[in-house]
Amino acid sequence: MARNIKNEIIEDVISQFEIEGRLLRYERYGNGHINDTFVVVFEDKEGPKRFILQSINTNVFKEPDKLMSNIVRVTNFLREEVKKAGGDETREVLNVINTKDDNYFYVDIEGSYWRMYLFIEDAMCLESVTRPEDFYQSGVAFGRFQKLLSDFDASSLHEVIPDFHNTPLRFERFLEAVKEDKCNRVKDVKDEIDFFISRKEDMEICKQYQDEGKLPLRVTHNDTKLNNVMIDNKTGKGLCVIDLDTVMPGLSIFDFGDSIRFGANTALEDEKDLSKVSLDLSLFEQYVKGYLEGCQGSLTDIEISMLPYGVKTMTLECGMRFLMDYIEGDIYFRIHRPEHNLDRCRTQMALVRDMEAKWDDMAKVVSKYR
Ligand code: ADP
Ligand code: GN1
Ligand code: MG
Repeated sequence: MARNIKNEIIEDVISQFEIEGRLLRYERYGNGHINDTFVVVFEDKEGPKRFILQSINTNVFKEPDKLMSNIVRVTNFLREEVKKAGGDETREVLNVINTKDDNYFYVDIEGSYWRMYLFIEDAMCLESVTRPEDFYQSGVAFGRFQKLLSDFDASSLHEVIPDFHNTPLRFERFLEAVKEDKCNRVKDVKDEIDFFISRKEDMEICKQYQDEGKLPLRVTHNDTKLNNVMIDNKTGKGLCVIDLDTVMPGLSIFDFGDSIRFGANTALEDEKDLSKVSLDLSLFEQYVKGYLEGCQGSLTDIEISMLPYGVKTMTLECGMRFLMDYIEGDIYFRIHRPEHNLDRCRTQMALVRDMEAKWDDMAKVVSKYR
């Protein structure tokens, strides 16, 4: 559930940031599962101006100062690239607003960490694909993100959540949660648990390739959902990749895979009617095309041929994470109804089943664009 944050705390926090003008209002914003996000409106001589204020979830991100250092370094790097290309540095990259004492975050009296960004105006975040073109554009944007950061030293970034996409390790933790069964929920989700256990080997392949040096470590986003890219309202083009909390070293095929898991699903992530869930192959194709165009040849042949494995692994991993959170009493993902995590888990399972049926077609699409 959303955290209850007192108005006086939020107002104190807002006053700490270096923003000119008068505070007009603030309210909760967006659909994220992790952070608390607010839109804040100031007014100065030129009129109203919006900002995004976020409290960083320290339950999830244990070292928020390291996380902010990653974000500042990556956005500074990207800003230089945007400038070189003659782009708009206020909209094509996240801009962190400093505090009055020149820091990039503020810690409130309760110990919560806060940061502020410029609001990216005239752009939208989509929760589902209505026009295939938008999904293609999100592919171009995430591909470009990968390409632009290919000269950034991945090993110099902090690993903000260690083993974030270490799927075999997550599987081990999942088994422990099942064994512990601290909320007595395991009895109700036996079929779901068996689903993931029977796919243990599928969840190991990418990590094996990584360990054998066949897949390179890159600067990755690690949460490439459709709603983490902003689409320009006027041009319809992918404008800016946001939600950089999980930027760290990782595998490109996982960034690709998480996008497909979320965006090429014909249903929402938490749809209750599983007959609506499937992998839309034409959307898959749009994203492959966009992503590879955006990457501009920066991926290796093995990375490209492993893209479908990235998709399946991310869907299995995410489904297993939702199930584990349900089993542990909904302590990680924000939920809006009692069995929300279980519904989310079941959509991921249905999606995996459909991917298994469409496996050869997925490979064919990838070879068309390689
Ligand atoms: P979470 O980790 O909780 O998903 P996000 O950083 O993705 O948090 O932010 C939540 C939502 O807030 C986004 O989906 C988007 O709608 C909006 N948002 C975030 N940053 C900006 C920004 N700089 N400008 C405009 N909207 C933003
Ligand atoms: C979380 O915060 P949000 O909604 O962008 C999660 C992702 C999951 C996603 C599932 C830090 O992302 O890993 O794939 O929910 N982020 C973190 O919707 O755990
Ligand atoms: Mg987000």
